[in-house]
Amino acid sequence: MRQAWELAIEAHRDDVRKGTAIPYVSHLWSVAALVLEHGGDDTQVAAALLHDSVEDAGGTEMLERIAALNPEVADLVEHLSDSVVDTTKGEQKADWWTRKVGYLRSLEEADERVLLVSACDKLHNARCILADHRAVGPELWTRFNQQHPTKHAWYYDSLVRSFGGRVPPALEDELRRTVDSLLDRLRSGEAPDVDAGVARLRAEARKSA
Ligand SMILES: [Mn+2]
Repeated sequence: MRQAWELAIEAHRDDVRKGTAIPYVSHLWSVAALVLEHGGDDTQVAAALLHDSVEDAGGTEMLERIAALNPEVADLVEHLSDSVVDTTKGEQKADWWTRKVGYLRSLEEADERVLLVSACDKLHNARCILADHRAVGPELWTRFNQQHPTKHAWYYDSLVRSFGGRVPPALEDELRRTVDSLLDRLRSGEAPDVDAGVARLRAEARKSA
């Protein structure tokens, strides 16, 4: 776990959370803590610490370095990455929609060990989005490459549906409540038609299967 942490620090040393001055590693610690809290083992905690390192800091080369430390951790991290291109070398990720639809599809086949780490990742992200939305309102969406709140709502709603019955109930419940609170804020705020929008995007995602 110590080696996983050292590699994670190396991968994210200069990164911050989108639109903030918060060091990116805070997210990794939070996800790792949630994984422990919900019954994960050392391998899953190591994967939590490294879950964004392939996607954001080195692609397949990083994946190989993780595999050299521990193949099982690398296997989990690969399943947790929605892209393995090396963005540090200027390679382009696929567009947002394609990556998210692909990630949701990959969850359908993923085993419970992957789902636990993924659900903790999404819970921490959803909590941050909700807290930031309380703090700055709709302005929040300008921090993301994807600036349509309904698309974020669709993604998180789809994640909750996908995790349904496959992660510990307390974790699923907490994620559902967090996403529901965000949907409530959108309904009474900048996206009164968010439910219709989410339903429409869900149908669209099924078609791009
Ligand atoms: Mn993450």
